[in-house]
Amino acid sequence: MDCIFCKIINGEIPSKKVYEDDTVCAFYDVEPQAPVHVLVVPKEHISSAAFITPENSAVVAHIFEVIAKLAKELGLEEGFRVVNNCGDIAGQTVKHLHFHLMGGRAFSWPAG
Ligand code: DGP
Repeated sequence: MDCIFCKIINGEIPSKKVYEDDTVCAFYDVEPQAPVHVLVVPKEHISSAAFITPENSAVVAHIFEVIAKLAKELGLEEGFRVVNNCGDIAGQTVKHLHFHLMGGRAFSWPAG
C-alpha cells in the first residue's frame, strides 16, 4: 500500500520516533506547527477517523494513553492540543489515521 505513514511505521521512510509499541507509533511531524509537534498513529492502516469501528476502536483509546504519557515526557504539563483532521475538507493530507499532539505555545479557539 502506498501510504507514507505505513512506510514510516515499517522503517522504509526515516522518521524521528519518540514512541513505539505493538499497536502504536509516534514520531515528530516534518512540518511542525508548534515547538512540540508529534504525530501519534495506529500501526494498523485505518484511513481516517471516519473508519473507526467497534472492531478497531481500542487502538484509539490506547493512542490517548500514549498521548498523555508523551505530553508528560515532552514537558507539556501546562497543556497541549490534540488535533485530528478527517477528510479533505478538514485538511487531512495523509490518509492514515493520526493525531497531532502539539504544545509549547498558546493556541487560539475556535480553530480556523
Ligand atoms: P494532516 O494534514 O492532518 O493529514 O497531517 C499530516 C501531517 O503529516 C502534516 O502535518 C505533515 C506530516 N507529514 C507528511 N509527510 C511526512 C513525513 O514523511 N514524515 C513526517 N514525520 N511527517 C510527515
